[in-house]
Amino acid sequence: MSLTRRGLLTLAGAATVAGCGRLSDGPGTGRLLTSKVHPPRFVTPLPIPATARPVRVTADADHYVLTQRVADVNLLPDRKTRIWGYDGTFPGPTLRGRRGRPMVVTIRNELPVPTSTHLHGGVTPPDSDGFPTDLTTPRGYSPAPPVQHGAPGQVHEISRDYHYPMAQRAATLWYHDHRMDFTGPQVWRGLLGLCVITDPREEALPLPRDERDLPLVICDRAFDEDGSLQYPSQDMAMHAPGARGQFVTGVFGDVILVNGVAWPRHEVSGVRYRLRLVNASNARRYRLALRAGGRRLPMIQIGSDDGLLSAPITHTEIIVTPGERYDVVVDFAGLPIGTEATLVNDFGTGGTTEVMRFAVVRQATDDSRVPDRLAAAEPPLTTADAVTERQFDFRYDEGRWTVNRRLYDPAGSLAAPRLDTVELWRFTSDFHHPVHVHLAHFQVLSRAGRSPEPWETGWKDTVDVRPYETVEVLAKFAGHRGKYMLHCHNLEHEDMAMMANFDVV
Ligand SMILES: [Cu+2]
Repeated sequence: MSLTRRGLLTLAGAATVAGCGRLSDGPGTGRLLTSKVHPPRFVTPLPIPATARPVRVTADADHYVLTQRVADVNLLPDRKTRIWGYDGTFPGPTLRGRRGRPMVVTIRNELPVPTSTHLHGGVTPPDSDGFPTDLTTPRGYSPAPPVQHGAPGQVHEISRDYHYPMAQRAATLWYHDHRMDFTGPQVWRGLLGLCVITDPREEALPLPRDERDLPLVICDRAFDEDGSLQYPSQDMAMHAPGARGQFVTGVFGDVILVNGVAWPRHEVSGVRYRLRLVNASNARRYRLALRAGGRRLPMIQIGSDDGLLSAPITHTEIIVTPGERYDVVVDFAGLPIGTEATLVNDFGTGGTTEVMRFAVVRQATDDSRVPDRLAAAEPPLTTADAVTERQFDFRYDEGRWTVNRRLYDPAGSLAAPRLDTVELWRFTSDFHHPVHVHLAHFQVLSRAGRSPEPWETGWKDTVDVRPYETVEVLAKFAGHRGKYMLHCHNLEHEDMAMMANFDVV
């Protein structure tokens, strides 16, 4: 299918959305859906997703059951929204694991559509990784899902178990739907949740904990007047006839949700808080800062996608692309009671320039601090560690989003890294593409021939690749052999074939 001239112009427009500073800065590649409701800001209290409780604890593992179902919930304060959620909530319950203690999660599908669940950041065996054609279908689902091109694909009816060894660093992971061609609409409807892993080293650190350790799952959505979620194609993939076109670049909403409510407010004490920032948006990038009384409060970064940093780094802003997580500590000490601090988004326009608000309502004692050393000392990877180099080019080609000029082939494979080796992977692009690698955690080596952004140190699994930029990462393939994938985490690009497999051998 070829692009029309108009389509090309739309694409070009989307890639150069005006931001501050560099041409490539802005909310990323996408097009805005406009809501027909205008929810009030900074009124709804911030909810904290419930913690999942194990249904069974055995010698080998903690067993959980999450049921994907339809529910009517309050994403907006004054009307119900029909969602698809794990246990009927948005976000789903938080899985809390400990390093080295395996978790078995049974996902029951009571939705009208097939699903596949991926633990993003998980070092997971391949048959539990949420491969896009590994589907769990509703009871009696018809037609049977097609097995494409002889692709690997397990099909389970009603439910299946995912095995998560948890043999990895303390980190904030998230789980979400990964169904072939339909990830965008299914995550948009609410199929996402957190998985927080701890380990003894992290638990021994004097960081803020309990109610001062706040997960903040940030995503944008758009609503109709009756509170229902808008999406360009309700049940069809983005490439279904008629659904393409304007939204080929990605879907932006104009309402910002944090932990599943629009623009919340959270009352805090004048002490330190740990904020686990998670960008669960389909396409939107954020440049986040915490503003109070005309100045920006420092955000002390303690972790990246897949674990704690070796030492904290202080920032006044952080760019977060879809799929990324940043773990920061902020300190409300010294702010008078009554102070309001707003988490702002410099890449937004209109309502999306603000995310949520903290209100300092009381003083309290604070026995937390951010120590100078966080994770165990570990020398950073260097190019000398890499046994080979590979390039993955993320590009719009012949009307589809491609990797190395190829559409996704579930049976194909673009690389075969060896287990327990490090490779230098070079990502290039024509638009904004948040690139996510399954299984392998990586360190960002360079961006456009220069140092990466100051917040891009540490172990990561998702990296912001900007238009006409080259990003080099050193990826470590560890844990399991088998078929995995890398893909663009702009979910509309992903659904339009911007994915590729690799085999760890
Ligand atoms: Cu993309």
